[in-house]
Amino acid sequence: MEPSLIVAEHDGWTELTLNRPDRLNAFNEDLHRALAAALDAAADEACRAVLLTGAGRGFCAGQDLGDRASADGPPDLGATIEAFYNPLIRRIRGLRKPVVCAVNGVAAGAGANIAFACDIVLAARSAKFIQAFARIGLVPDSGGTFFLPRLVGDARARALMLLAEPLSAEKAESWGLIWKAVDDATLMDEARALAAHLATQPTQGLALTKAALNASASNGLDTQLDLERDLQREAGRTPDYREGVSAFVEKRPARFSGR
Ligand code: T3D
Repeated sequence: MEPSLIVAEHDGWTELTLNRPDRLNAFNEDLHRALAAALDAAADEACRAVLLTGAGRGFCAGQDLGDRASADGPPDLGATIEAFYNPLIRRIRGLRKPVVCAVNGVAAGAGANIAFACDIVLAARSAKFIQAFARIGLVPDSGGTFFLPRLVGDARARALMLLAEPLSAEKAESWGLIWKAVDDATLMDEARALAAHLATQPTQGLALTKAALNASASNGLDTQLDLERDLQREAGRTPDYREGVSAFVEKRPARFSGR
């Protein structure tokens, strides 16, 4: 049987491919467990960047609704959010290295919000983002009600979530929801080049930058200034900071170790 997640280790980075293409990579428990294990493994210092993408024509259609159509009625959805979706978003945000997302096709429901939780999102021009929850009577989850208003403002977030209309990759880029919409044919090359580049960068500094950005969503300016001070103190003690400064004064490319 095909694995629901394909894990490919590269030189310093890991590519994770959601692999249930006949279900547009919708999540069942097996995929949740495999992705959780792979993200935990990516915490190893040998991995300095992660690339998340989907197999086939979709990125991810959120929860597998086939698993919710049983004659006995659905399970307690609060429990499944607590057990699977919330930990996934926390894993992505908490991972001390960049997570690149290559949205290769439609991203719907939790699938869209999982993409928005990643650090740098590239999308194929043909991809669409859909807050599909309203179509089936659910509430946007996986951090959507946190990320969307902050990324695109309240008016656009509300309309996206209440209307569940598809948003094109190009509009997602122009609204600031994602980093870039790129040609379908070049998406994976660009995303892999980005992950490979990030894997050569000062990983601790990037992890601390990610921590500062994560905190900024809910901090006031004074708290954020204090946090920047503390994180900068930590960054200033890393070997990669010393290497970065040495390389600059010696006018040579830096060779970052990730420490
Ligand atoms: O339950 C909990 O634990 C709570 C957590 C919820 C999190 C959520 O994500 S809730 C939201 C769930 N997702 C959706 O509501 C999206 C459902 N899918 C769609 O609306 C459409 O498939 C798309 C707009 C994403 C794409 O449309 P289209 O026309 O490109 O493709 P399609 O023909 O609808 O789908 C292709 C196949 O994938 C199809 O199977 P078939 O007919 O070829 O055998 C379709 O049934 C299947 N598929 C698509 N999405 C899902 C799915 N199968 C199961 N679950 C899905 N979510």
